Amino acid sequence: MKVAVVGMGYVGVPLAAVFADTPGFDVVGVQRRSERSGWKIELLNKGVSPYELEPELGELLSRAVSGGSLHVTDSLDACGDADCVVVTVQVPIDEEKKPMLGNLRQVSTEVGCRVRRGALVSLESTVPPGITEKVVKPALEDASGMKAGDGFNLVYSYERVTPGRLVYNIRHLPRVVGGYTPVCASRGVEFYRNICSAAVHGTDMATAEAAKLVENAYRDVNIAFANEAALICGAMGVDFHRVRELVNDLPHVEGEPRLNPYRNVHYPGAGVGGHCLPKDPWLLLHGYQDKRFTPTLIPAARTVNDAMPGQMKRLIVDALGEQGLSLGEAKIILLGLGFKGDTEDARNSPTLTLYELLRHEAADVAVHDPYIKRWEGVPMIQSLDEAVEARDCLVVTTRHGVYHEIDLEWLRDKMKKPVIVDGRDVFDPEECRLEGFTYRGVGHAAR
Ligand code: SAJ
Repeated sequence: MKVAVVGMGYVGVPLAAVFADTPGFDVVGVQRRSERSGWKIELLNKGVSPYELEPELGELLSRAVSGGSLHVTDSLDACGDADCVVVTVQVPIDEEKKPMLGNLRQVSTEVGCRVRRGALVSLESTVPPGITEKVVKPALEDASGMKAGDGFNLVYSYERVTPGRLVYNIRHLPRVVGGYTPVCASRGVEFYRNICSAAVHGTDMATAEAAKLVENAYRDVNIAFANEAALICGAMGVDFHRVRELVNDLPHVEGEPRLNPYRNVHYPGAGVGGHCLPKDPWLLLHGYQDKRFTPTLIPAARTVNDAMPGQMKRLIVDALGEQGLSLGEAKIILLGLGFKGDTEDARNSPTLTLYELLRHEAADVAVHDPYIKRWEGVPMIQSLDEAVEARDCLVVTTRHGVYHEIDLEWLRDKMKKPVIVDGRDVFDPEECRLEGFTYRGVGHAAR
């Protein structure tokens, strides 16, 4: 089968690599020569992964490119003789949290101009419920002169990738395939069964679109719950991380929920970043048109999570105060730019929000990250040694593994003032205090 994957991003690259590594498949990746991403075309055609930290991806790409089963082009003409076209372009939200559909509509039209009769078109981009039917289908039909479910098959099948597990998740997590018609769905299920070893569920497009968004909104609400419960416990002088352990210790038997109600309180932290959670709840709400009911919990969870960098600033001011320092006198280092531990992805990272909250008031703020060398408008320090040298306050904003190895005695000697503010539960409060540090942590009691 010939597969065209449109959009060489976090979703398209691993998908193209996995299909190209599957016997019987020839894959063409399509990537426009944009300022931000055009460089990936040459890199991928050398069989090199744009995401260095991703396990397996580099070897998959080099094997596929040298084996001739994958190449990348900037021309959508490659869709012309494809048996399946997978669209993985991103759909961002604007300042008003509205989805920006222009690029998706444009790409759908371009694919429609080229798609051949009998082909399968699969949309993987995360979109509000109803968009595949209302935007993608008409664009494909108008441009191709064919009807979905007749001249070509149309499905919506969302990805479940996460940085650090791009390839693994494609191969081993269940896949949902929403078809415009039942026949479309079965064609899509058959297609994805080639690469997915877990269950592949067929359904309709709106159900699949909603499932993706509900899955991420669910996680965002659960994180917001952990954050708010941590703030409440902190205000009561109770250690939330201990409370969380006790609650989550409730045993549960898989498949027997009535035996014990399952508990899975999430982690409180410095905030919620990445490309999924800050966006997807808004896409879910955008798809909701009925005005008889106004959602409150899902928007409120976004407000709670977006306020966490502000909570971190409050902890920083409080901790510096204990050392007799004002914010304006303090030289601060933020540990971790990535939006989550051990990834080089800094999209919507809470560290950037906290940096903006501090940069005009603190004497100096810099950011350390083991994976990110530079970032527009942010002073990055590569070496941990240099990063903590003579600092008045160390702030953990990302749970990179390397931070767990920091020796507190070494740190005490390097820093000018012994102040730690821990946004990702990396340090042990008691050990820090025994070493003479002023410690504050999200979810940890102040004293
Ligand atoms: N975070 C917390 N507390 C938690 C979990 C996460 O503060 O308990 C923060 C992280 O630090 C990060 C943000 O939330 O800033 C997002 O973290 P994430 O682990 O949810 O990572 P994502 O954004 O890659 O989420 C993806 C989602 N999967 C897809 O969209 C396919 C999400 O639904 C998955 O649950 C998550 O990966 C995963 O479990 O790996």
